[in-house]
Amino acid sequence: MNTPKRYTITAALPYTNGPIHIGHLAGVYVPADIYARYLRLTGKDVAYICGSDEHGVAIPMRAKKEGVSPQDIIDKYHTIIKKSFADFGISFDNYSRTSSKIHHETASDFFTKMYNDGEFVEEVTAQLYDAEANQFLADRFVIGTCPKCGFEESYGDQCENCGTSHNATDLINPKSAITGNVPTVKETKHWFLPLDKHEDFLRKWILEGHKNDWKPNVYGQVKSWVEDGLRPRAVTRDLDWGIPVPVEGAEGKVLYVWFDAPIGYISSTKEWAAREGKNWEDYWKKDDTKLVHFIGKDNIVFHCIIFPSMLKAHGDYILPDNVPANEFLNLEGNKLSTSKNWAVWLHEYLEDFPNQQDVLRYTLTANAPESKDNDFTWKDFQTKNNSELVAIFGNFINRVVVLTNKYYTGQVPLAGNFSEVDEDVLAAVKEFPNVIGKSIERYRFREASQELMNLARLGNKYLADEEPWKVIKLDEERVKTIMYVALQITAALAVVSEPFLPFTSTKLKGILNLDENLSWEDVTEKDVLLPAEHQINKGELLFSKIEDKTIDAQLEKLQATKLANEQENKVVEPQKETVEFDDFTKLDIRIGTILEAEKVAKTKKLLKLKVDVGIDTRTIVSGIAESFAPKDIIGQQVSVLVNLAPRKIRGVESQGMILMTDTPDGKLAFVEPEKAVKNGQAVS
Ligand code: B3M
Ligand code: ZN
Repeated sequence: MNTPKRYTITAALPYTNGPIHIGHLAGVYVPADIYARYLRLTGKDVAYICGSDEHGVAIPMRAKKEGVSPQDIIDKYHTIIKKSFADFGISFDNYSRTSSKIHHETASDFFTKMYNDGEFVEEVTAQLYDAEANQFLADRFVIGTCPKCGFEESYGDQCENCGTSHNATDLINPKSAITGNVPTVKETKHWFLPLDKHEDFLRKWILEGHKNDWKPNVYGQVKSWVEDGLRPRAVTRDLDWGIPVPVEGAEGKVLYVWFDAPIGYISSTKEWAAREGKNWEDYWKKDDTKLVHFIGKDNIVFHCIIFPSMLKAHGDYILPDNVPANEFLNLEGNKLSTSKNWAVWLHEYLEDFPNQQDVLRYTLTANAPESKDNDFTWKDFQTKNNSELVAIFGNFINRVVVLTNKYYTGQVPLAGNFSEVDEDVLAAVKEFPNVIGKSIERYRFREASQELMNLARLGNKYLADEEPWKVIKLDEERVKTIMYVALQITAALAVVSEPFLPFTSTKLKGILNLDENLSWEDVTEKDVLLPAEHQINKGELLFSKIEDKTIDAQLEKLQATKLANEQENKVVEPQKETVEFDDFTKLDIRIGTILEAEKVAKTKKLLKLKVDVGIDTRTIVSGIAESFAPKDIIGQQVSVLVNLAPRKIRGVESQGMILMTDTPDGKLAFVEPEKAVKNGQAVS
């Protein structure tokens, strides 16, 4: 497109069924924020839009599970999410919510216009139904095998494994997520968006028009769907949570959440425009507006096929110029999961690492899952902080600020003649905004963040090569020039780091006493960012080292989650082969009491027990030493298989076996009578 007049940047609306985690940040909010901040710094007119997605089916499901109302759930998470974004420095121009009045009206009107224009197909079809729950089963209410990839836990509207979007009736072996029942079918009326009708448009617009500028992962997915053939998709649901379908004969029906949610971008823009005295339509209806959707890869079909078809069918709207979807971020080798609590939650990070927002921003950007899934590890987080932010960026700034204060009481010295090296360095600095800007404009945020670090590296190298702390003893005039050059680099860093490290940038501008309004272009165009005699302030540390114990604490937290999940999911072992009753009665199990216990020498697991089994008192060797101390089990009643053939274990003859079971925390427990019984009592 020609140079845009304004930008509408949207970030996927998070579902309010849980807090924000690092996967959301790395995939969507951090890159979108870098993009928005960069554009603002280059003087562009930007609307950076987001809000809570509050009609997702997961919300009433979670409410039911917690025994509260869906409204309670959305209020709770909307508040947590909104606050954590703000505390993290995500610079939305507006953060709305889809339960708002303006959104209900906007979505309703959008549907009505399409309805009146005959853009929907109305059809009575047989849909999956759970008679016990008295509910139609669509979306997350039904789970079954994906017809495309064979994944056994696909949702009714989308397979989380392969990303395909389908109709609930396409699932193989569907099961109700509410009762587990196999659904029946029942007829119901719905409105369908005939995607097949929009296929030609999608082919031209994306497959032909965006072959070269959309990311290959996005383009490839779209291509495969279009080539598989598109089918009508129902955009209404039989549910009681959502926006009522605004036509007659649709009582008890609501809009499909993926119909209303993207319209949330529009209603959030309206809210912002009303507050800021702008015209929202400029941002959605004018061809010289560049619309960019930041999303995760599981949302591609909705933003590249369904929403554009809606915008096109409605008729008044522009289409996205790009949809730079990211792949997924994993955590310590495993898929992030809200339900399994396998995540680093933003609100918890902010508590555990106060004032260290930029460390996480930087780590997530430097390791962003731009072209493939990536892994977040706490070790890498520590390394990025200690070896890059502290050792390169922070170290450079600190040296310059300390020396300037030491040599010149904080006043920028007057430079003498520049050496060739000085000239080269100053020229190189001016190139950085262009280089970084180009990467950002191509949605290559990792690359951009590395270029930012390269600017700090340049500064570090310059100081290390010029060694002002040595030269000061020989040539004070030369040192003035060196420090002058170094100070210009610190100022450039303060400006161009802003999109990536906004808190650091603000702090650094404060230390340098730098004009807040310096723009991106100023770094390239101005010869001097910090003129001679300009007074800077005393230094303060921009980054501090993260110790091993801090990282270990985070790893322990994850370990605890892992254990809890393992216990919860522990598979019950399949039943063994059947035995005849006669075989069973051959086993003689009695209640006995432990009279003595001692460790078997040189073993970790074995205890030698004396057990009164009623018939006699006998020696039994049992592998329970890791779960029980000998002194704690004297007097304990236990179940004993008494007619097991005796066998020697570590030189001790064991005359029976104590029956044990596992507890959830991985320990052993005795199988004991609920009340004390006589020794020798049979267990049958
Ligand atoms: N609520 C986010 C998700 O799939 C979904 C995005 C809506 S964007 C209009 O996690
Ligand atoms: Zn699939």
